[in-house]
Amino acid sequence: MKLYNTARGVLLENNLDFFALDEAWDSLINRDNLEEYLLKKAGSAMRISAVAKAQLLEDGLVLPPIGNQEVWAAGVTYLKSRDARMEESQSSGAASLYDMVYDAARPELFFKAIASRVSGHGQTVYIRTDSTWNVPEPELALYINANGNIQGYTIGNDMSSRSIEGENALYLPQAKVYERSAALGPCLYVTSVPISSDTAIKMNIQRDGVKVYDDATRVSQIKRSFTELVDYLFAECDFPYGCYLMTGTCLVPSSDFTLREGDLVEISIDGIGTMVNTIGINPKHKR
Ligand code: DO4
Ligand code: MG
Repeated sequence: MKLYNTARGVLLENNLDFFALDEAWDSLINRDNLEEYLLKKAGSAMRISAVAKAQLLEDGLVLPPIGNQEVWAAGVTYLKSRDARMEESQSSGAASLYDMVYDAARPELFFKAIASRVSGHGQTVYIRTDSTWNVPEPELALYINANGNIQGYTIGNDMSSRSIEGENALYLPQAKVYERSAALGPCLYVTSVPISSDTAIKMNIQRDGVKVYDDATRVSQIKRSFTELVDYLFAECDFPYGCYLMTGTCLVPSSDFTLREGDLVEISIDGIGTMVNTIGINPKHKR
């Protein structure tokens, strides 16, 4: 089942049927057995046509699937991310940090965003003007309720400045956290069955209509289990509204690639869908 957060309220998709739900996002999603609850809801909710649903999506009325949830991210959970980070941090001398954290019992977890910094499907994400090397990071994001139970999944983009993180690992928060540095969408995919490790994550980047990057991976490449990441995140933090956790990237464009304003980033994850974002620059910082 898929939940869309839209400017006209919450929309539920079940087996190609669409229903308008009358509950607020935060209270709706923050429960155990969410899938079961939504199935019951569908029985009494107002059905809407596929055309009306398509219109909501096309008219830019789909919002990121987030209310008061915090967004956190895990890092260096895939070998590819470890290797890229070790390469970019050669001159700062921080390369061994990434090697150590990849093998350590405690994962790297960092705070990424509150809802106001998150873009949704069809919206713009920003690159920093004080960064020379910017990349998208396509990641499977977990939705975890206040009890610490995974209830669903969405597509995440953990936008990153490789030049800032590469200069000094302690600059990580600046490389990762700025306006519109995260995207989630297009929906929250709700399932009581853990997502298959076979799930494919794909990303392509288009520049002036031409694909300049196109690659795919599978969730099975991840080093850690999702429950391990969730256990560390919830160890000493409470999330009264639940939270999102991006689980790390395994797709890294080659080292000579940096995003430009106007690029289109398309990320697809099996079972969830496709999220498209345009790369922009915060008008406040345009030179
Ligand atoms: O260590 C820095 C961040 C890593 C990250 O965001 C990732 O691996 O996806
Ligand atoms: Mg990341």
